[in-house]
Amino acid sequence: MPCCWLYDARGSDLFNAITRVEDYYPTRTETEIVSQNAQDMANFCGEGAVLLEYGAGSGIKTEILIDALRAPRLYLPIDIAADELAQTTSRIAKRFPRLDVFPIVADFTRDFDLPPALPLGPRTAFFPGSTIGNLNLREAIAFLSRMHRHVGAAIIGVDLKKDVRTLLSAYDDSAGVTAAFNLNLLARINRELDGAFPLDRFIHEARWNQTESAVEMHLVSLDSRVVTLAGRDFTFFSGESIHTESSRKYDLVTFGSLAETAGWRVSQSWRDRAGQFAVLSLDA
Ligand code: AVI
Repeated sequence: MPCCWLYDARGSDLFNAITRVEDYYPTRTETEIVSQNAQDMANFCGEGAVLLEYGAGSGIKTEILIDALRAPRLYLPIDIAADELAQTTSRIAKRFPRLDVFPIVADFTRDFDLPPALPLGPRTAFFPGSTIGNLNLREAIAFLSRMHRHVGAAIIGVDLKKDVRTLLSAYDDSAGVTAAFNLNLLARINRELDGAFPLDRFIHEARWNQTESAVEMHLVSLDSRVVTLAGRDFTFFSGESIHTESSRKYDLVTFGSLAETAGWRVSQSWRDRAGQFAVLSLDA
């Protein structure tokens, strides 16, 4: 299933809760990297920057970056979730009253147009959260190429390969928040597609796929059964699963060549001490 379906209103709330659980290291690690290197990142963006953020979400890390920028001209948050985008926009506009904020409701994984008359000034994209990891190779190249058409520089968060145990507990946390996030997809299908999934007969599972270098989330059927939804029957064998998300983990060399394929050059990398996560600057 395309993982975008995980994010209905409850799914977005549960994802925000995931970012605060102890086992899920990416958000706090990336926030720490951005906090500690905000000045370097601001220098990279230059004075009078126009900042585009793809998949703005709650925009916490963005506030740290904007706070460090010198006389930024414009912030364009781009997100498909209109409600969350409106909240983020008004919070940022209130905190930075001299900054122009222009939200764009769009799916950044597809082609969309920027407003025709953007102010002059260096244009930088901000793409934190390691969301690039949720795209497959073809989608990642298409996204990076689109970003290359929009801006001349970018700052991007990339989750790095690490021991499998750390990865699996990040995607199957002991508080059960990720399990609730994944299972919410079946509740959504039941509600929106008139489905009949028995929610207690499917379990969340996180798997490491070595070939894809990805953590996968699955919903595993505990029995053999036929589930009807939208007037169609779907047969599950016991143990058969629905693959709901892949979260690819990179090393710097592999990511560097992916970026190059889309016309970018990695110029700087900022990492945490344990080397769990990297924030990279890209030049066109
Ligand atoms: C949004 N994305 C970067 C998260 C990730 O880590 O792949 C989504 C997520 N899925 C389960 N936990 C978090």
